[in-house]
Amino acid sequence: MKITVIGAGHVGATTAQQLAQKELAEEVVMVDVVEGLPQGKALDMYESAPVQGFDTMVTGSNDYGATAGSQIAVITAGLARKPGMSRDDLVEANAKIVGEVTEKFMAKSPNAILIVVSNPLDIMCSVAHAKSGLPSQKVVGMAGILDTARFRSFIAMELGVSVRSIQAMVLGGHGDSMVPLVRYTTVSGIPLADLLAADRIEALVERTRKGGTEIVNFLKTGSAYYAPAAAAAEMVESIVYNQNRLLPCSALLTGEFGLEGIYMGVPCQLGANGIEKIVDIDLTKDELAALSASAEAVKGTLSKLNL
Ligand code: TXD
Repeated sequence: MKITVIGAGHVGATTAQQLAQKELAEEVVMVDVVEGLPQGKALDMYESAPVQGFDTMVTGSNDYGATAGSQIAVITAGLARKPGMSRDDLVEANAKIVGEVTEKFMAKSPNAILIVVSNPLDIMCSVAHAKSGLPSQKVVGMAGILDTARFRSFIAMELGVSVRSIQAMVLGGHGDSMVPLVRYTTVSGIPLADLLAADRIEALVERTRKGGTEIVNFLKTGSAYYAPAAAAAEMVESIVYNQNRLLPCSALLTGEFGLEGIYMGVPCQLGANGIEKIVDIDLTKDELAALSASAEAVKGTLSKLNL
């Protein structure tokens, strides 16, 4: 197993570190346009191997020759938000970058599975899908696991319960209109609504929707990367071990939830072939309305590009 991480910035390097520490591949290759950056970070990371005790080789390059024969690529190349920016403000610059890196990577690893991370996420999935020529099953986006992890963290903090006892699912586009499904949120099987007042739940939902901005406002020079990297690594793990974990991921919709032609966050089983199945669960009228509003937002941004 060889995994490429494209973009050796905050999310890319942290993802590579997680993949190596979990020994999910024999080799993890980081590529970036900045000379020396992927090489330096890769060497530093590999030098942690004797202490951490992992056998994954970590290398860095500015050339896609080094990525040849990869089974998976995690695409993190592109600009990140700064305070005051929305994810959609990145669309033109990042479409160019994601399009370019997808083509270069695919030329060397034509059968790989692509996990897209760059923002605006759902739109960048469409770009990678169009440029790669891959079936949509092999192009999947990371956002829902992160948004769900944020929701779970906030619930755990509010209730003083372990994060491990919280199950939740956040669907929709990776933007302010994302759809945390409160009805499917439980604390060890107990519905959240039985444990927390409605106004508190609404406050946590709102904090989740703005979770990315909360971090950007703290950091000022960039956006979140520890939780995003952990989420990307979970997707890689499910694919590498063919675990078929049911995870919220951005997938190309072909009629599921009444939506078509856009990438958006839905429950997906991830296995050796990428998206093994999209699970089209029943939603209430209100949940469906929230999901279509989110889909409209994604379509609006997508229409700015000529794909
Ligand atoms: O939930 C999610 N999907 C996200 C998405 C969560 C967190 C971050 N999210 C997005 O990931 C974020 O909005 C950005 O679009 C990407 C990467 O975020 P990161 O924080 O890692 O940005 P950095 O640190 O600026 O790193 C980006 C790297 C940097 O090293 C650039 O030199 C490199 O991308 N880059 C390129 N690499 C290869 N090829 C090209 N063309 C290129 N252009 C820039």
